[in-house]
Amino acid sequence: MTRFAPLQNDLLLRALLRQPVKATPVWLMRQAGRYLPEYRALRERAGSFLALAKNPALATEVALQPLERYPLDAAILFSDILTIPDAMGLELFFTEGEGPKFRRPLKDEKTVLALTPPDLAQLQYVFDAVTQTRVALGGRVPLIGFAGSPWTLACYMVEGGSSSDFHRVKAMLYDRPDLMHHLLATNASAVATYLNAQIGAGAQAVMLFDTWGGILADGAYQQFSLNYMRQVIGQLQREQDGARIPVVIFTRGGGQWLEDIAASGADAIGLDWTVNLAQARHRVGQQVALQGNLDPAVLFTQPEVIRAEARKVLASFGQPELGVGHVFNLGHGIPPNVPPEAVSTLIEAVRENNGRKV
Ligand code: 1CP
Repeated sequence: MTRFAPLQNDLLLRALLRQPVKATPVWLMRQAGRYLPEYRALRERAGSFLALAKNPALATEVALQPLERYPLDAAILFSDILTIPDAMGLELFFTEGEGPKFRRPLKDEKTVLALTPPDLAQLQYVFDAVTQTRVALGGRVPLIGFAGSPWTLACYMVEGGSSSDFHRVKAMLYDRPDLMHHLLATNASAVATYLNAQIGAGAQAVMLFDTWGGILADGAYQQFSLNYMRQVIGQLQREQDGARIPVVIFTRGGGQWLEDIAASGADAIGLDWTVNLAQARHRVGQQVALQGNLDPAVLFTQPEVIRAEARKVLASFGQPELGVGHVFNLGHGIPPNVPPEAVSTLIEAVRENNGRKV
């Protein structure tokens, strides 16, 4: 017996498992966030992004905001990938106008070797947000849980924040591969435990965001990023309440490694906008579903262009009824300054093209 209301719209879960669907499901990476005025208002009231993310009731409200505006086929947990290093004691903070930062980054061998797995009790706010969001959805659409990939987390942990070139973390990889493997193994076990707890709390699919996998050299990617995502996937609980939990890997800039990613044990690959979809399908065969991959910059164009570009993405996949395994998405997150009306136009275009009511 499941604790939750029955799912009324299973398009996403079916497409991720390459089962036939009546229409291509659509959701958008970063669908909750700064481009929505109601998000900015709630963040203002909460005081900060972290205050929002650490309050399960508010995180639930934010996760549902895009669904109140648009007929999306999935909700995604409102949280961040950096919750894990925060709980490992690196102390995440944000300064106005800048990205995330850590007060205690991993600056040398000593700090890397002292790193211990996070205490799950410190991440309870995330699991509570998962359960509360799932309850609030009432079965309308499935809820996606997520985590950063072990490598992408390591990037922020070693740099102490974002970076334009990630030279510190890459230097560590080349100088001290032993230390990097130690860090990645620690992250992989933390990510697996964390995602299993999200699944236990009610996440119906999970996604690994490997935002910085694409900065690695060929060979290094397989060894230092994909290898640890494979380890995570191997430890995941793939069924909950009788339903299979699909796993999606999104490596930004990973287009040249699709065959390797397809062999990782993931059910689906998230593609960025540089990838040719028909070629991607040809390369991975029937092994995995594909999610993507409209260039987010299209959201800054006129409605006619948005509609035409959306149709191009859909056309390159063929018939959803045949179980082609396509989930429509952007090739990366919605930029913070996109007009919300552009997102309406996009979602309507995808639905219209599928013969759904807009
Ligand atoms: O309000 C604010 O100013 C904070 C902006 C913000 C938001 C809305 C951050 C800080 N994180 C989030 C939420 C978030 N982050 C979600 C849930 C929202 C949704 O999708 O509906 C998700 C899935 C993430 C994942 C995330 N965080 C990634 C992977 C996806 C990607 O975009 O590549 C990454 C790299 C982060 C780190 C991070 N957190 C926040 C920012 C601005 C960043 C990026 C920093 C950088 O550019 O390096």
